Amino acid sequence: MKLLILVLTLWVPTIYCQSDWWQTGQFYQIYPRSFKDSNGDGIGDLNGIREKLPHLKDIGITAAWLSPIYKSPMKDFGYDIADFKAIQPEYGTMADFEALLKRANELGIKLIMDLVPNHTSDLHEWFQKSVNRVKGYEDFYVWHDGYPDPKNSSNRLPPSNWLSTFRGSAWKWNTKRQQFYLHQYLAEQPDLNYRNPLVIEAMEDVLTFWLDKGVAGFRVDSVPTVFEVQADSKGKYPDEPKSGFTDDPENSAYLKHIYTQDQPETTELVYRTRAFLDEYQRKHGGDTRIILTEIYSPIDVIMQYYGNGTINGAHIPFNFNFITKVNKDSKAPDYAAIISLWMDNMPKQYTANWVIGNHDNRRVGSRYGPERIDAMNMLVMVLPGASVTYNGEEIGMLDVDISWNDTVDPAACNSNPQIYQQFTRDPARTPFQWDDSKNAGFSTANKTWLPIHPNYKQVNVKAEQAAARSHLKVYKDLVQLRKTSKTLQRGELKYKALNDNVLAVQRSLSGSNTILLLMNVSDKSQAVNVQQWSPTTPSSMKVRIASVQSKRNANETLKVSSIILDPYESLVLE
Ligand SMILES: *[C@@H]1O[C@H](CO)[C@@H](O)[C@H](O)[C@H]1NC(C)=O
Ligand SMILES: *[C@@H]1O[C@H](CO)[C@@H](O)[C@H](O)[C@H]1NC(C)=O
Ligand SMILES: *[C@@H]1O[C@H](CO)[C@@H](O)[C@H](O)[C@H]1NC(C)=O
Ligand SMILES: *[C@@H]1O[C@H](CO)[C@@H](O)[C@H](O)[C@H]1NC(C)=O
Ligand SMILES: *[C@@H]1O[C@H](CO)[C@@H](O)[C@H](O)[C@H]1NC(C)=O
Ligand SMILES: CC(=O)N[C@H]1CO[C@H](CO)[C@@H](O)[C@@H]1O
Ligand SMILES: CC(=O)N[C@H]1CO[C@H](CO)[C@@H](O)[C@@H]1O
Ligand SMILES: [Ca+2]
Ligand SMILES: [Ca+2]
Repeated sequence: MKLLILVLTLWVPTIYCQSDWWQTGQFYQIYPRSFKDSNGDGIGDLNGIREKLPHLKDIGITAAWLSPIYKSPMKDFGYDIADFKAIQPEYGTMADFEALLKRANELGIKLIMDLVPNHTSDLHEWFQKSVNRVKGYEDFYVWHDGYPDPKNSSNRLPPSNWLSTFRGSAWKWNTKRQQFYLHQYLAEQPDLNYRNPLVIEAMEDVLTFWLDKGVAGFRVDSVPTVFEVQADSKGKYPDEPKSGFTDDPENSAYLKHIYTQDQPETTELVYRTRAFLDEYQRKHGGDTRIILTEIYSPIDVIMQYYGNGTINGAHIPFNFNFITKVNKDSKAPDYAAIISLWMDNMPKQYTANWVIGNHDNRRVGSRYGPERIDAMNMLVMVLPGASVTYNGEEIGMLDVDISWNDTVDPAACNSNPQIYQQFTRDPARTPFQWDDSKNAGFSTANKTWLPIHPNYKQVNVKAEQAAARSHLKVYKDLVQLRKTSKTLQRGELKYKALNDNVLAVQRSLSGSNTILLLMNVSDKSQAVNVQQWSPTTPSSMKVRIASVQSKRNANETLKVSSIILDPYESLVLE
């Protein structure tokens, strides 16, 4: 609360200089399994993505990152990798990937691979070699004898109390090797041992493989869990303390992850990876290859991943704060607090970024409410830096209510029919809605891997292209404005919660038009006086983009000293 009150009185001007392609880039996450099925098996694939690249071009995407497409037993839908250098057969072949990359590049769209360094599949040849103690692979994973069980001489107890994200102990006994191995996720996802230099070399070899094919960089999954604390001189791993958040001892939130997350070695590894990519560019030329990191950690920890001014790390350490700290009930000061949380902590030489959705969280329209879809897209595109869209958010797709029988996400399947709803990520992963034909144009199959949202006849790309007003049109106008407005690219930022319900975000640049976002996050209307808080704002401005519920027309002129916003109305003025 203290933070919120402070923000109400906040007024921070900052200057941004635009330089490299990614800094004001429009990033787009493709969930390949749900984007487009080209061969009628009910599962999205690479040829499907290639077929739909014109959509990305149409909405103005700079770079798309693909959730994992590597060969995988699909226990966690690709986040369990069996071969970092092969394509999952149901998604296509390496030739299909090369064709996709070629076509994307022809259209001026860069592709980014999802790298999952925290673990491999248990079917990966590295794990099989490690189980069998093949020379060079003995220490590729985190192995431990565990301890004798005083109550049962034929049983062994795990090395520590650490818990898997997907419930239960993070240690699993391997009968072949007669040792426990660590798995911070599923038992089929053994953690790699990054204290072994051979592992780091093996991963750098993987980076080179994909860079040589021509990808523009990597989104690095689950960064905080890469390193665990080192065992002490007696080989003992410390237990983690209880968090007090839950009484359920199987739930990963039962413990405070002080030994299994955010170890200092992890930031060092990100710096090393950055140096590796920079070096690749020096040797091979071309545009900057970038790293985007997935880190849900406290702000001071996330900021370390950017670098410290001397050494650089991730170009884009994902900013998930709008996801984790703002919801349907949030007030305008809560939004302002999220902006300052990032802008006040980020070292000035780095580039901000804003993420409002992904495959691990509920849909934007379901989390913030369907009325705020345009407002949220406006917010992340008017703020400085890179903005990230999860596929489907440009048309305002909503969560699908999925029965226990249809549930496939391991995070939910590892629980039970009573509580799975709180763990499942399936509702935000359903097939993309292209048109009003069978399966929303996603697939010709009789059954798709996850059900299609029943609203697909109204909510789809084709219908929204044709409509006079739609989320898609708002989205396209926003991207267009970002591409053409110098102010949005490098203007100064000012923002303020004008009252509990209205957030104002202003970007201004001398010699270029001022851009002002007004966002009524509530369900009632009332007049605001913009000039009262910002005397330098032009006294009259034109409507550039209006949310779908707005009655205003483009180019309508408004006096900013007296604007009445309708419920949930959001406007971008110029
Ligand atoms: C002792 O441990 C073994 C191996 O884990 C197990 O199969 C067995 O059921 C246990 N015996 C008892 C009495 O719990
Ligand atoms: C940044 O980090 C590097 C490596 O950890 C260290 O050598 C350097 O002194 C740090 N620089 C600053 C300004 O803190
Ligand atoms: C779920 O699946 C079980 C077993 O296949 C079946 O008996 C049950 O009727 C199904 N429930 C629903 C709601 O479809
Ligand atoms: C889909 O269902 C229809 C009607 O039941 C059937 O005729 C057709 O063969 C099915 N197609 C496939 C690919 O299974
Ligand atoms: C708004 O004005 C711009 C530039 O003056 C013009 O290109 C555009 O067509 C106008 N839009 C509408 C809907 O009138
Ligand atoms: C934060 C997180 O859980 N990241 C990924 C790490 O790996 C698991 C298991 O494969 C994925 O489900 C997560 O998305
Ligand atoms: C600008 C504007 O009209 N904001 C209003 C949004 O709705 C709330 C009521 O919930 C009003 O108090 C705001 O003034
Ligand atoms: Ca397919
Ligand atoms: Ca790890």
